[in-house]
Amino acid sequence: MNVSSRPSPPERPESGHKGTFGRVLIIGGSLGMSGSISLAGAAALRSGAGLVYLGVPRSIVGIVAAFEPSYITVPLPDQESGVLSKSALPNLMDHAEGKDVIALGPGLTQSSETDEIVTAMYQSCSQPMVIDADGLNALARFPEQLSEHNGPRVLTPHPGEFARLTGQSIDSIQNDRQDVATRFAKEHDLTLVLKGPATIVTDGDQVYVNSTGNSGMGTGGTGDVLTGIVSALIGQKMPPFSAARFGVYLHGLAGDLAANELTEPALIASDLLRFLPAAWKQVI
Ligand code: NPW
Ligand code: AMP
Ligand code: MG
Repeated sequence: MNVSSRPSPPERPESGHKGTFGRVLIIGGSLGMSGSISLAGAAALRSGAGLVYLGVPRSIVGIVAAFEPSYITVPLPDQESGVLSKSALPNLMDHAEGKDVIALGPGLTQSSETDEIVTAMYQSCSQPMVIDADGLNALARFPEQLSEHNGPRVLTPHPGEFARLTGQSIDSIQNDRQDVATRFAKEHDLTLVLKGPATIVTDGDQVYVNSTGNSGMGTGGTGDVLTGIVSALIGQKMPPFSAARFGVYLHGLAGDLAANELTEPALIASDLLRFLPAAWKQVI
């Protein structure tokens, strides 16, 4: 069923407080890719989240914390390379308790130890999870486990990541975007956001094709911003499909407002953070 109405924002009760608006845990980052999780965290804050916790390798916690004082940072054991160590897993499971949503993947990089973290959390956490970037790359190595999850899951691949997840070529995906996305979501009982111009959001039954966004957004870090937005919306109790649909719309709208002011070539991912407030103004 194609859904074409303009997506609606979450409710924001007047008496709400930071507990009401969601505790969001985002896990990722590595030495050299501290920007991705910093962007995701700031986007979650600019999308209405009550509390944003960033679980990052100990070696980058200072850099991440300096990006935005409103974060709560959770330093985790890391490998010598500055990538999360598998010994972080018990700690992460403890931190996951009491969170309304968990996002996993921005800047995590790829290693056998991060694969263990991703697959264990994907399978066992009962909270909604948003999986992006290297979280998706980890899942792609164990495709037989994609349906083995214990809670709502939103996967946000770009076509390259979706090719890894499905084993199909990027061309065959791009030629049949709506169908491959819908079949994948249905088969694995999850919400899929297949990014790119005209991003597709589907839960295997409903399908939304997004109309906002522009080629200025083809620049590093814009996908990390989307992860933060969608996570914050789920933290505000939006059902996964509605959160993904509204999040994709809002993200593209921020991109359009930024490009209008700055031009498409000059747009960078952190501009989306600066234009998110103006995008919100248009939808609430
Ligand atoms: P190509 O290049 O055209 O052949 P990767 P990534 C393809 C972090 N980041 N349509 C592309 O194909 C992320 O969070 C950190 C078609 C290529 O094969 C991740 O953890 C930043 N094809 C990590 O970097 C800022 C498309 O996919 C491959 C496509 C790696 O993520 C940057 C490239 O993708 C980044 O977000 C499209 N629309 N889009 C930071 N500041 O810390 C991509 N492809 O190999 O998955 O690498 O997306 O850069
Ligand atoms: P990522 O590749 O993970 O950094 O995500 C890139 C983000 O920018 C996704 O949300 C894409 O939908 C968006 N994007 C990239 N290129 C375009 C484009 N040409 N038109 C619209 N959106 C785009
Ligand atoms: Mg990305």
